[in-house]
Amino acid sequence: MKLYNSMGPNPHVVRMFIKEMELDIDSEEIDLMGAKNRESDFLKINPMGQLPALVMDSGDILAEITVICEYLDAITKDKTLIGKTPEEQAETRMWVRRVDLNICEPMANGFRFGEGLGLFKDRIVTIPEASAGLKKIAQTNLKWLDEQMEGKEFIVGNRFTLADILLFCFLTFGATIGQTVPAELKNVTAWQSRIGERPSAGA
Ligand SMILES: N[C@@H](CCC(=O)N[C@@H](CS)C(=O)NCC(=O)O)C(=O)O
Repeated sequence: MKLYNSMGPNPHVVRMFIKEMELDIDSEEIDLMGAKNRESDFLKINPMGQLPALVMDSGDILAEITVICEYLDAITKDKTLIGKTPEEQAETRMWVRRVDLNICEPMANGFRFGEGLGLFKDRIVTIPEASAGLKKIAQTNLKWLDEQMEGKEFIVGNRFTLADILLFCFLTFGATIGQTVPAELKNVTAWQSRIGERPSAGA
């Protein structure tokens, strides 16, 4: 297998997942700032022009971080960050989807349409006037999550899962682009410190 890697929160999610799963996968860096990911060679790898992408042993290629992580989980016999039973798996996927759609995606687009506009305006459709609203959506949903996390160690109760990795990597990125977690969100802030102590966090 080979991971096409770059800077940014999406590859960070997959790298952290790989480290937690104790997998050893070769990687190749793609120059995102130089827009190499938007050139024809890389578009043959991922027609979406985004990173990361995983070349499987079959030679076929997977993109989309949650799908890559699900695949790596499925082929690893002795460990899972999705769940052991169909019920656990479904619960993890429910939280992954909530975190992804309600927090990560608006946070990322808030950046792409705002501070990141210079980088993204010639790559994707950007709506600058939506930036502030998207950031507000992410923050509102983060507050909702803080309430949901009362008394929980991890996003899915007492299990460390892909949902924790996903949110952690995006909040780490958010802190570098002015989308920080407000200190009054005590549950999320404490959870963030706990996850940040894991050796995989800096992957
Ligand atoms: N939905 C994609 C998002 C991937 C994504 O946006 N990756 C960023 C890096 S964090 C990227 O490639 N940005 C550069 C670009 O879009 O040109 C996924 O799940 O993998």
